[in-house]
Amino acid sequence: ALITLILALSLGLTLGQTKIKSTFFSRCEKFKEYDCQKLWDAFQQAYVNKDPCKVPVEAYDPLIAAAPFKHQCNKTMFWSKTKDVVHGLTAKRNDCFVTLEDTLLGSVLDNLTWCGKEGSNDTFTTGCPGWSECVNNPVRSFWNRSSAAFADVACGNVTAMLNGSINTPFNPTSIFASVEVPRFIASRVKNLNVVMVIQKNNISNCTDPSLKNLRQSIDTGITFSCKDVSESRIQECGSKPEIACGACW
Ligand code: N1C
Repeated sequence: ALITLILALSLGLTLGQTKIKSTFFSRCEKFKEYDCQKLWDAFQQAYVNKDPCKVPVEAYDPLIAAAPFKHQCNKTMFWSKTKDVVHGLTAKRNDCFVTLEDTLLGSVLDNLTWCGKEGSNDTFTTGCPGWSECVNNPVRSFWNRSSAAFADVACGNVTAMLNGSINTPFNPTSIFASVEVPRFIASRVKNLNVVMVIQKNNISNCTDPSLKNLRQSIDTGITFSCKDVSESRIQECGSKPEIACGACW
């Protein structure tokens, strides 16, 4: 029985590792111009053989350097607590908006969990620390690092979708507030256009005090706007490719 257990455990480990590697490669291969093996190696060196609570943001510097983000002026879309609405839209209107998940690194690692372990060269997909369990966990550090790099190349008109169904749409603890917004500089970013996603039972909108904090925290040279837009209007925008990008809402 013990041998069966050990076999099952090691088989499970091998399968978990094979699965994340094959997901990584199949997603990566959709982007033709990259060497996926090189990226996988750069990815792994960030967390393999490390305590999964001791992976700092900088551990991903080599990965980011291997797949740098390109400027996407006027198309960059940020979001906070509105992932599903945003991706429902960008899946159909990639001509208008580009999110981090539309880039190579963001799409390859979206919705995945991974970590390493001291004394092992394997990648684990279960038993990894949760988002808030420790700050320097492999997944959180990756999103922090890649979000910073993504915000660094944003330029021109920048859009952010925030959630009107929560108490604090612009939350200081979010990646959007803590990592992305501080990197918008007036010499590159001209306008920050917030789209507040309004559902039936919304509890906040553009008049929320947290939006005042956002307006005050950005560079004075950046023009700020906020518009309340119903979720159905946003979905409509996705289903009508004939609507011009700027006229969606
Ligand atoms: O903390 P958030 O929102 O404000 O982070 C969202 C913000 C976006 O603008 C993205 O550019 O930061 C970037 N980003 C991702 O692209 C991303 N994809 C998947 C940040 N986090 C991302 N995830 C996962 O969503 C991540 O693993 C974590 O669990 C959430 C954070 O999203 P949030 O709290 O809604």
